[in-house]
Amino acid sequence: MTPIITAFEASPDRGRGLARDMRVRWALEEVGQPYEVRLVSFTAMKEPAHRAIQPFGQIPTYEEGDLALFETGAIILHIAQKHPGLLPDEPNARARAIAWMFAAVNTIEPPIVEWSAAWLMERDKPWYADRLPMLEARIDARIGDLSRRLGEAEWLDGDFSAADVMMVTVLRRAETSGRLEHWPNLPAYIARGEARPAYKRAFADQLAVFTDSQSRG
Ligand code: GTB
Repeated sequence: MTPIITAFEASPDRGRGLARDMRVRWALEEVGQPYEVRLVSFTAMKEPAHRAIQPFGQIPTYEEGDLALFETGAIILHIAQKHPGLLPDEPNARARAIAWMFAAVNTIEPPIVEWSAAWLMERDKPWYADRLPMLEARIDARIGDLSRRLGEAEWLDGDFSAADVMMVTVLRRAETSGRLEHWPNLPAYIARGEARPAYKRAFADQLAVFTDSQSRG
């Protein structure tokens, strides 16, 4: 059964692979599972048909036969449990990889999203300049700890896993903040993820969607 995911019809990131369908595409490419993409507009996303599978009216979603899933953490965990290659077989190592998946979305992603949302929606407001140092300090606290823990390791915990799919895609969203440059092992970690053939295929596919949307006008 070919899974179907949803993605932005025309992503506001202009094909930079920052929208969260990117991480699902990457996971599917890593395990060699072909998939289809249903593109949705901002209007369609908020309509009952889409909310029936994504209660918050967001992308991405994942449908496979009778199963409909939302939340990228849950989607990628499902993919990793269904296919070999994204989680270790040894139970303790598997549990640790899953813990890192949660760390990516629950500990690292929130301050990055908060900074990003402020930049998008508040940067012309009078309070933005006062708020920015606090937002940056929150990112720094988390990614500083992450950087120290990663050290010179290639991946978060042993072999490449679903945890790295989550963490690399979460960190990419912080690249334009300039904060990652203070911890050079993190840009290097992102670059290792981006160098994977599966990442490159996923990136090219989401970019093609954006390019097509622009050529249609
Ligand atoms: N917790 C959910 C998950 O992990 O699946 C979050 C899903 C989510 O935030 N989806 C966003 C969405 O549908 C798209 S990815 N937003 C529309 C809405 O909420 O109405 C977030 C995103 C959007 C745009 C950029 N960008 O332009 O750089 C980056 C990331």
